[in-house]
Parts: sequence; C-alpha cells; structure tokens
Amino acid sequence: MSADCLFCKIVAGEIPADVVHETETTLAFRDIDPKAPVHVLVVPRAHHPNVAALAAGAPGLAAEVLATAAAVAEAEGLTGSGYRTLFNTGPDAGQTVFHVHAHVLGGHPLGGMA
Ligand code: DGP
Repeated sequence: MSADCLFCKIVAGEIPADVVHETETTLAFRDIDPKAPVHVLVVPRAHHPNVAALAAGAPGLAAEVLATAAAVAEAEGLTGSGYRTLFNTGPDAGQTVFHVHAHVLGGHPLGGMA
C-alpha cells in the first residue's frame, strides 16, 4: 500500500466503492464519474503507478488485470456489442490517479479515439 493513494485506500476498504468483481490480486469497481453506461475501473491490489511500471515490474499481474477487465465486460453483458479497455498514462493522457487502473467502458457506441 502506498500512503495517500486513493485506490490503495479503496483496495483496503478505507474508502467505499461499488465493487463489481474481485480476485485475489485485482479489484473492479464502478467509476465515480462514469463516461458511459458501463464504466468500471480495474486495479491490481498492489500499488504500481501506471501500466508501464506494472508491465515492467509484474507482467503476470498485468495479465491478471486484463483478465479481470474481460470478466467484467462479460458480466456486464458487453461482449456482443463491444467495449473499450484503456489505460491513461501520465498527465497528457489525463491520468489523475497514479495507481494503475484499466477503464472498461461500454453500453453504447463509444465513437472514435480522440
Ligand atoms: P484517470 O483519469 O485515468 O486517472 O481515471 C481516474 C478515474 O478515477 C476517473 O475516471 C474518476 C475515478 N475516480 C476518482 N476518484 C474516485 C473515487 O473516489 N471512487 C471511484 N469509484 N472512482 C474515482
């Protein structure tokens, strides 16, 4: 756990979240400011600041985050219509919480990438 990390506090249960899926190593919860009908964040329980650090330091855990994202999409009924999984990395991408998280977005047409 990293001090003053919002998502570490959610993982620890110190801050409430609408959890939709969890595994031994990952947690998935609804985004507080959803950008689509389904907007779920998937985090590893362990603190890594971004996806590059996660992939370099714990590639198996990176795969588990992606597997949880796929399980969330399945559970939310998105696999037929499609969905988007994305990681923002750094300020130019709009990353605001520096505990790596996959956004899982779907439930309506998402349009092209910016
Ligand atoms: P990003 O911009 O990629 O760092 O995404 C951070 C997301 O985290 C953003 O979509 C809003 C969400 N978020 C921020 N604070 C909270 C919170 O306290 N609870 C939940 N569930 N989501 C949060």
